[in-house]
Order: sequence, then C-alpha cells, then structure tokens
Amino acid sequence: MLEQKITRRTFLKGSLAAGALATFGGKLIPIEPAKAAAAGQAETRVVPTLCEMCGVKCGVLAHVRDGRVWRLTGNPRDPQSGGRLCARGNAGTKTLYDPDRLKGPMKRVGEGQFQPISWEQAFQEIGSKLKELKEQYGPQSLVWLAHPELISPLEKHFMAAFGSPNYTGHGPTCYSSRNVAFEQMYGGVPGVDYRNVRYYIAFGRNLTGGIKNPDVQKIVAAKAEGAHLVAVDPRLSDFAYFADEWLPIRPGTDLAMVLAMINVLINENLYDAAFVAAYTTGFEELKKGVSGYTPDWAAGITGIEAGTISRIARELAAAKPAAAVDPGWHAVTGSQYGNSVQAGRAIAALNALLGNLGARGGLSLPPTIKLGSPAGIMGPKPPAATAPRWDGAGSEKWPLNKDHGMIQTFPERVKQDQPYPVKAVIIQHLNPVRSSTDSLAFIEALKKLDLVVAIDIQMNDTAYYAHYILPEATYLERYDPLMTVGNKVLLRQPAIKPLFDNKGAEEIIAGIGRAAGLSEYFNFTLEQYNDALLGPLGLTQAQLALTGVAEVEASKPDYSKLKTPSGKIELACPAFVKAGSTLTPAWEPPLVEPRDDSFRLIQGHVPMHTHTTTDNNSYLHAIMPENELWIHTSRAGKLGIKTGDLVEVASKVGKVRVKARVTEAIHPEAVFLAHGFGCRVPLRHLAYNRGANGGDLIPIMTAPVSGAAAQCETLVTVRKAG
Ligand SMILES: Nc1nc2c(c(=O)[nH]1)N[C@H]1C(S)=C(S)[C@@H](COP(=O)(O)OP(=O)(O)OC[C@H]3O[C@@H](n4cnc5c(=O)[nH]c(N)nc54)[C@H](O)[C@@H]3O)O[C@H]1N2
Ligand SMILES: Nc1nc2c(c(=O)[nH]1)N[C@H]1C(S)=C(S)[C@@H](COP(=O)(O)OP(=O)(O)OC[C@H]3O[C@@H](n4cnc5c(=O)[nH]c(N)nc54)[C@H](O)[C@@H]3O)O[C@H]1N2
Ligand code: SF4
Ligand SMILES: [Mo]
Repeated sequence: MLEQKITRRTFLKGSLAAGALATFGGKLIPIEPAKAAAAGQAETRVVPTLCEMCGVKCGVLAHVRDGRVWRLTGNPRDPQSGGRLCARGNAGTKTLYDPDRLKGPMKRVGEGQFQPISWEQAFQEIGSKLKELKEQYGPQSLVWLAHPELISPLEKHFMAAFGSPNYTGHGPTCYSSRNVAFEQMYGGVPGVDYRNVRYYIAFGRNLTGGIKNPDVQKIVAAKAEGAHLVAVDPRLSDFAYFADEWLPIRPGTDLAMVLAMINVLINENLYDAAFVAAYTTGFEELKKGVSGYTPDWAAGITGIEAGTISRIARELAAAKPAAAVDPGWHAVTGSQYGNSVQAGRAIAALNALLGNLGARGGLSLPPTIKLGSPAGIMGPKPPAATAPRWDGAGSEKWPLNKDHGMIQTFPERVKQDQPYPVKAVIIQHLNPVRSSTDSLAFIEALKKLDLVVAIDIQMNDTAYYAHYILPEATYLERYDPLMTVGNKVLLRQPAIKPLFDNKGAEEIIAGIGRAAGLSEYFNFTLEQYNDALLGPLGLTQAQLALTGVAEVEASKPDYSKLKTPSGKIELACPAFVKAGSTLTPAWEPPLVEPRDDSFRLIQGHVPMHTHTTTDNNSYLHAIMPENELWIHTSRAGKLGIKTGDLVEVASKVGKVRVKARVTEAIHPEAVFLAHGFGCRVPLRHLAYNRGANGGDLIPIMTAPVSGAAAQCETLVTVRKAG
C-alpha cells in the first residue's frame, strides 16, 4: 500500500478483489474509499486510515502527493467521521510536519540534555537495565503507564511476558468512576443514541467541547429536528451554549439533582414500570433509598430551583424511551469528584426508570464482533504474575477497580517504596507530569527511578525526565492493531514512510522485549497479529488496507442477559456494599467546600485542542494559544481583577500564573481552567510557557470505591499577580 500509487483504476481493482472475497466469505461488505477524492487526480494517492489527533480515531483519507501528505479529509464511508473531521483532525498535517517532532531515539546525558543514539543501543541498554532490575527487585519493579490505545494489547503482552502485573492506564484521571458505576449496574458502559434522542440531559458532559466527532454530528442533527437539550454545568460550556437550557449548578452537587429526579419519577409514577419489572432488580430498595431526596432538598444543595428539577424530570419522562441522561465521560461521573461513582450510579438508575436501554433515542450497549485469537503466534503463555499490583487496584480494598488502576498515587508509592520498590517505568502515549495530579510530586518520583523510558511522538513534560526517549512514528506513518466500531473493522495504515528515524510502537515494544530476554514472545509481526484477528472474518490486513473499512457480522447485545450477577440492571447493587458503599445510590457531599476566600478549581477540554498533545500544533495554536482563568464578575470585582490581568492561582501543592477572564458565565464558587496548556519544556517552541497547567494545582487525592483522582476537589486562592 505504501509504495503503491493508487489511481482510480487500482481503487477499482482493489474493490473488485475485496468484492470477490465478500462472495467467498458470504458476510463481508468491504467499503471503498471515496472515489471522488481519487478521480481526476492521477498523481495523488488517497490512503484510507485512522485519525489519532484524539482517541476517537475517525476514518480519515490522507491525500499524498510527491511523498507529502498535503491534505486530510474525513472518509465518507467511515462509521465515525461520516466524511467530516473536527478542527484537530483537520490540523493533523501540522503534527506530522511539526519541526519540534522527535526525530530519533535519545539518551539523557544531563538535566534537559539529550544525545541521539541508535535504536539498537537504546534497546540493548534498556533491556539490560530491565534484566538487572528484575533480578534484584523482581519483575513487579517495572510499571507501564499508558493512555490505552490500539497498541495496548501488545503493551500488556510485554508486561505479562516480563512477569509484572503493573500495566496502568489513565482511567482515574478520566472515566473510571463512571465505568465502575455502569460496569456493576449494567455490565458495561452504554452509549447514547444521540441521533434519535428527543430529550437529552448532560450533567457536565460537554459534548461539543470534549468532542467525539460522530456524537457531535448526531446531536446537531437531532437538535435540528427538535430534540430538547439540557446542559447542567457550573459554567457556560460549549455545550451549554449550544443547548436549549443551561442550568448553572453548584459544582460537585449534581448527585443531589439526579437523586431528586429519581424521587419525582417514582413518586409521580412516571417511570416505565414494565421495563423496570422485566429488566431491573432492586426497585423497591431504590424507592426506599430515594424517599428523602425531594426536589426541595436538592434545591438547597444544588442552587437549582425545586420547580425546575421537577419540570425537567417530568419532561424527561414524557419523552421516554427516546430520552437519555448522558452517562458522562470525564466530569461529574468520570473522575472529578469524590461522589462521582454515586453520581454515575444515580444516572444509571435514572436511565433505567426511563426504560431506554436498547430503545431508539435511548441508551445502548455495543454489538460484538467475533475476532480471532492471536495467542498462537505470540509465544508461550506467560505464567501469571505473582506480586500484587503496585497501586492496590483489584485488592480487597479496591475490589471494583480491577483494570483502571490509580495512576495518581504513583508519586507517593514510589517515594515510600510501597507496597514494594518500583524502580522502572515505561510511559507510552501519556504525559502524566501534565495530565495526572500534583505535577511536582510526579517529577520527583520520576527522578527517583533507575529507569524511565518515554515512547512518544514529541518531547513532552514527562519525557523531559526520561533516561531514554523513543520516538514512535505518527499515526500517518504507521500501522496499528485494527479497531472495531459497531459492525465495522477499521485499519490504521501509513500514508507515507516515517519522515525521520521513527518506528511503530510494536517494533519498539518487541525491540525492548528481545533485549530484555523475552525473544520467544516477540517472534511475530504486526501484520501476522492483525491477520490472526481478522481470520474468522475471512479478511487479511492486506485486503483491509485497500479500503480501510469493512462491514462484518456483529451480534447485538442481549438486554435480557446483561453481564451482571443477576443478568439485569442492578438498581440495588450488592457489589457496592462489598466495596464499602451503599446498596442504592445515596447522597455524599463533595470532599472539599470552598470558603469566602477560596474557589473550587474546575477543569475541562476545549474543542480545538486535545489534552497536552496539540498545544504545539501551529494551526491549533493559532486558534487558541493559551488558556485563561474564568472567574465570576462578582468575585473578581472584590479581588480587583479585570479581564487580561495576570493572576496568581495557588493551591496547597502549587502555584501558577495565568491571565484572567472575568465573566458571568461561571458559578461564583468556581474558577475554570481549560486543560492542555502550561508546557514547561523549551523544546516545544510554540507551546512553551503559554498558559497554565491545572495539574500543577491538583493535590493527590483518591475517590472512594473507584480510586479515581477527584481532580475538581481542588481549592485555590486567586490574587492579582504583583
Ligand atoms: N476537543 C477535545 N475533545 C475531546 C478531548 C479533548 O482533549 N479535546 N478529550 C476527550 C476525552 S479523553 C474525554 S474524557 C472527553 C471529556 O469530555 P467531557 O466529559 O464532556 O469533559 P470535559 O471537557 O472535561 O468537560 C467537563 C465539563 O464539566 C464541567 N463541570 C465541572 N464540574 C462540574 C460539576 O460539578 N457539575 C457539572 N454539571 N459540570 C461540571 C466543566 O465546566 C466542563 O464544562 O472529551 C474527549 N474529547
Ligand atoms: N488538569 C487536568 N488534567 C487532566 C484533564 C483535565 O481536564 N485537567 N483531563 C484528563 C483526561 S479526561 C485525560 S483522558 C487525560 C489525558 O492525559 P494523557 O493520556 O496524558 O494525554 P495527553 O496529555 O494528550 O498526553 C499524551 C501524550 O501522548 C503523546 N502522543 C500523541 N499521539 C501519540 C502517538 O501516536 N504515539 C505516542 N507514542 N504518543 C503519542 C502526546 O505527544 C502526549 O505527550 O488527562 C487527564 N488530566
Ligand atoms: S474527533 Fe477529531 S481529532 Fe478525534 S479522531 Fe475524530 S477527527 Fe480526529
Ligand atoms: Mo479522558
């Protein structure tokens, strides 16, 4: 594919070959890439691949001329982009051609000083250090930190082969409380049928700010057809601005509003009794549990009028089952508050009362595609790790946090050598110095380690403290393990060869693995791996590469047999009692309360940037070069702060300086800082020292039950900088 010049003729040839395959396999309907893009431009190759400007991975067409990707467009046949990319997806070429990109492996030779080395030297030195540490401290002394992406099964394979149980994702800083709530009650995390929803409420789900391109397109279409959208957010977020109603709730109190809505639905007999009887357990316990949570009670906590809470509950019920309360992602139910699991549970229960699971315009669980197993090509089955996890996830204390881990506790555990010494870390596609909490503590932990390896596409604030920086090829230069969405399988493939001395992550992982004495586990190629997955579908990677997307058979979820102990939605859920919580969702106040002289720091994402990944992308930097601290007019007035003033924001763990934006559009108790700025690495020339990093202010905290990081439980003071 890489070398092949695709003209309209080769496209057709490709689709014919794939068409023949569909006849043999009987199930496959491969999809051609957009003919229009190729037609009439014989000199242009159009490569169907997957965007990685964020984790959604929309289908993209890379237009290549003279060996250069000159344009990216949405793949019209892709189930996610439907032919359209968001601002970040469109700006992808500026990440590929960023002059500050990592151009080859590097070894640290001093504070902020790196020397280019060969891949072979890097692998050998890292491999022998790992062997030495394993010998002395055991395999559990290695932790792998990652933003789990398509490559993560191979990262986990490496850790299993090495003998360490310590693969840890970013979940606690993102979604883990929501997942714990829905996994226990629904057996999985459902999505919303945004296209067909008629009445939709987002408790802090900033749908048009924390973007998932396909969902944005669907909710925009639903609104155009008259769907009613309610945004509950202490701030006039991007979605609040777009929605029909904005309810500026007191931060950290959404749980009270949701409990009161459940109370209204039950007391006024507005719930779907037939659905509740057939598909749920524990209704009577739920009814009893919420009896005291009246709209009047919730009004006192949330600042939202009782009449509004009742009205919204009634309107929601009137639209059922095409009515949905968003399960959320990062904020209210995700990882922001001590009561996020309870909020997730309450939202799960509220949806169940609407009888919307599996209904048009309601919630749904994803279908399943039967992929093949690559186990046969991946070497012997490694013995199970003998040590417990470094962070205690899955232990008696954290029984419901099996896979999510507790990345925010890394600095404390490393410092105290608890539960055992951690000596080495490999960090892939993650920038915890800016995306976890208490940045300075994280830096201290990295400095204490014997070996820090960063696998990234660009220098970041974490890699800056690594002993070795290994540059992965960008998404436009590499293959990845394939992806499934609904009833489609999708392939990332290179549009061009790596511009510099970069490698795909699978080669990097295998290189380290072989040098660490694990050769028998790394005798396969990524193509063989993908072929093994695709086997039962009658497809190969080479065939999928022709179109990038194929439609296959997928089995629909069986809503009468959910993956919960009872097979039903567990409105009363004993698993939470075992984890030290309540049987049914119950009120818990947030962990901290701001006083007259302090604020709650709230956080969120902006449409034109992805986390800390895009601040050096010249297109996106031009749209938004830095963040500002949103502060309410009344509070700013008392502090003598005007828009544009430089202010100092201080918490118990750190201080930042940033420009103020004085506005009515935020709750007076909170200040807001968009995530993704405050880079302290001079090697990123556009991003360096622009705006502030919220992670510098957030103390290390751990929410009950889920073990999430509770990032919005941060109190700060604000003053005009002298
Ligand atoms: N453009 C863009 N899109 C992205 C991302 C990105 O970085 N950039 N990241 C992706 C990822 S990984 C994620 S997790 C999602 C995140 O998407 P969302 O979960 O929608 O989260 P955030 O953008 O973090 O927005 C959080 C919102 O919660 C509000 N909030 C804070 N406290 C409270 C509260 O107590 N109550 C209520 N009701 N609201 C509150 C904030 O004001 C903010 O508007 O976005 C994804 N999409
Ligand atoms: N203060 C604060 N902290 C937050 C948030 C917040 O709103 N405020 N949001 C939280 C949320 S929801 C999330 S999901 C996390 C995200 O946090 P992280 O998972 O750490 O994500 P990023 O900050 O984008 O860092 C990802 C790193 O991956 C690199 N990268 C990008 N593409 C590739 C690639 O193809 N290969 C490799 N190897 N590397 C790549 C980028 O260069 C970057 O250095 O942050 C969380 N932390
Ligand atoms: S949502 Fe935007 S950045 Fe994310 S994969 Fe899709 S187009 Fe790319
Ligand atoms: Mo996230």
